[in-house]
Amino acid sequence: MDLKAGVGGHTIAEILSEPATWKLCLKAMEQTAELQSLHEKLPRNIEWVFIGCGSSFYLAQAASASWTILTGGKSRALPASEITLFPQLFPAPCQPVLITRSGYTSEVLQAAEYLEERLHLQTLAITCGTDTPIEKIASQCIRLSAADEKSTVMTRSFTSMLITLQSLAAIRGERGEFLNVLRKLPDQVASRLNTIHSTIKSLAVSRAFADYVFLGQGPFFGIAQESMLKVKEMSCSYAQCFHTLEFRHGPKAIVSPETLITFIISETGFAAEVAVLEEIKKLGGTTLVISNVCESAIRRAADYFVELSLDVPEAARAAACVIPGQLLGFYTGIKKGLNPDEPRNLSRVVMLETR
Ligand code: F1P
Repeated sequence: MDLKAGVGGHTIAEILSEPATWKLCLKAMEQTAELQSLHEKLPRNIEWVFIGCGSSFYLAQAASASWTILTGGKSRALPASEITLFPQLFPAPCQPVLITRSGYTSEVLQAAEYLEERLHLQTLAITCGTDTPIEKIASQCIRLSAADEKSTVMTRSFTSMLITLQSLAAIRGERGEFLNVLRKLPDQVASRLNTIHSTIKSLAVSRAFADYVFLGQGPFFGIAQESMLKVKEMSCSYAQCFHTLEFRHGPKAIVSPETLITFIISETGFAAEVAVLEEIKKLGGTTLVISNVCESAIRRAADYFVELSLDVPEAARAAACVIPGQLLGFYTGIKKGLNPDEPRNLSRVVMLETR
């Protein structure tokens, strides 16, 4: 499937640039020692609340799980709208982290103003924009301009902001070895990218599916959520996401050969997650498995699989695990005659009239 001129060019280039972009972002953070300085400034022994909208909310979910795994501290993820609509549910005191690629999303700005001006909390923002409203409201701001995108859908901005927040967590948790691992990640993923790319492209070209399900647990649930959104946004397909073991509790009723069920397999929950995979295969679903190691039980139950073979701990694999979903959404959209660079009904930023 060759791409027509002007169709999807920005999006696929940005997806394939992810390892190089991660390297640029990690280097920029190291050169300025910005994360070390934030670690020293920001409060300890307090819950961290990661906040965003759309892809940035799913990023918040993955960042929150990484934060607790790496620091042992409490954390949670919230959509920005929950803060402004149900402020009484907001867990203050806490350290809010506002995640917004553009820096312009109205709900995030509203939440930032409420947290700073009404709760007098010192918020930390992370954005890929420059000279944006969020930078004027938040007390501290991490800027990853190298990860910004022309595309409407978020791809490298998602993974670059996640890796940067994982780096901050590794510093706060005194996990120097994890920081070293993140430095190795870009080259390792770059060496696997062609295989991942060709596997997913041939799957999307060869098969059309009626609907899509993405399953993940722990740090991979936010990744499964984002993979689901990529398929929805770029191919206008019906896609859902569940915690892997939750899929048994009712949603598996939809399993059929026309449903592609993607398992993002963790190490921690490996046996339990593979048991669900085997059960769904027996029910006749079509299965795609993304796993660091695809041993015999997986190969027997997977119609398609992506074996990452990364020499990094589980949480460090989260960013890499979203690339197959990004590519699946992209090539499924192209196959359906759509242009992922201009996804139907979507704008690059959701800015509301009343802010
Ligand atoms: C968040 C967001 C994206 C979505 C679309 C519109 O933007 O909702 O998640 O895919 O691009 O914007 P941001 O707050 O991260 O800029």
